[in-house]
Amino acid sequence: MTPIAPTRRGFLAAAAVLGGAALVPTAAWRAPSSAASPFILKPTPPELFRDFKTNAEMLWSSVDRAGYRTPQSRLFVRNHTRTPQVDASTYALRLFGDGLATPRGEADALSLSLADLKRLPRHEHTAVLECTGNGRSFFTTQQQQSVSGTAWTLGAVGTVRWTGVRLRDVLASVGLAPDAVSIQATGLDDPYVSGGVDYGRVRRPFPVAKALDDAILAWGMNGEDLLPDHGYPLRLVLPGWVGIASIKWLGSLEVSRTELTSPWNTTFYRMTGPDWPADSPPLTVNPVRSAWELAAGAQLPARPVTLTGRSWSGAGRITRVSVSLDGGESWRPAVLDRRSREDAGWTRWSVRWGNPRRGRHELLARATDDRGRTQPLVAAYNTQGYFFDAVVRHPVTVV
Ligand SMILES: Nc1nc2c(c(=O)[nH]1)N[C@H]1C(S)=C(S)[C@@H](COP(=O)(O)O)O[C@H]1N2
Ligand SMILES: [Mo]
Repeated sequence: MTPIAPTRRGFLAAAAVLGGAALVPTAAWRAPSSAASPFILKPTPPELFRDFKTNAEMLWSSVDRAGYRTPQSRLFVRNHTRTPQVDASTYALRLFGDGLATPRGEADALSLSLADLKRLPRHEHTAVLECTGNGRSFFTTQQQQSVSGTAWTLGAVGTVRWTGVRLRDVLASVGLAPDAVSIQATGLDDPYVSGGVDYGRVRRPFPVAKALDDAILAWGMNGEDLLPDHGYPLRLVLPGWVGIASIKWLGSLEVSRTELTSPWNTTFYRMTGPDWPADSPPLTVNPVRSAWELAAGAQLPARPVTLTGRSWSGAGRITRVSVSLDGGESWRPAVLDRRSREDAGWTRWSVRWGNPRRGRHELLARATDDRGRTQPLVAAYNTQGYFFDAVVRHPVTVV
């Protein structure tokens, strides 16, 4: 089919591209009730995952050193409630709001099936997916600070290849108002209730500028359909941004001429606490972080060894990784594997440890990206424990 230029086009153009049937308004789609089902559907065995009930983190000790991407079966899961089972055959993405070229209310939203979306040019892109709170537990264990939220170590991250369509192609085909500024993405999972407050369905607004830049509506990961836990049949992906921006089980997009808000950009996923202003902005681009492909407290034999790890940034490429094998006294450059890097995925690196002496050691890795952003030695304290980007002190024992 003819590729659609990423311009703001009218509603009639959409009918030609997507087929008249797709544009019939539908009643609100309702997610099936899932009260008795488990929080996560895929297996999360203890040799691969650390289990946090609704969430599960990938163990860095289980990462396949030879593989670049994270297999979907190994990717961390972060659910506010539980994984819903959505029927792809009746699934429809609803589009409404006064930011469409032809404004529409929620009750008469446009409705796009997966088949409609698959008629648009297919787009593939490798990117890091990472939770805003990745590394949160180190606020406590490394900085003696108390924070709320899931006590992830560094496994709430992965690099995957997305398959889908560019959101800008979808918007061009349905027609975007020239003064649209904000898009609210809402999931089909159960409403999120916490501390007696019902926050409604998981949803978060993002700027139209990001939508027209690199946002993806993805139905696939690493060449497979999405698993239910990762957003089947369709999720939003905002590459480089905090994980919460990539809404799973995408039910609707509200396109607006005014700034939209939700608890996920006003209450959660903002910096809060004594060091932050009351109007700190919603978090967007992920910081720079690094991890060793080792368990915390790993035992290593007392002979020369090549250690490996990965570093990533939401803003650009990793240009340098410095490592210390002696708790931060001396530093040396790690060897970056630049060849295996795909698109906006992470960078693999290695370092040779020629003479490991028996006893306890702390390994440190500190990366810098091509925007000159580097990892601090102390992460900025915030009460919800976001953006722990400081260099992590990784204990190992040589035996
Ligand atoms: N609908 C919906 N989308 C969501 C979430 C959710 O709970 N519901 N969690 C968000 C958060 S906080 C993260 S970090 C990522 C995690 O994606 P994954 O579970 O596929 O790894 O999904 C985001 N999208
Ligand atoms: Mo997250």
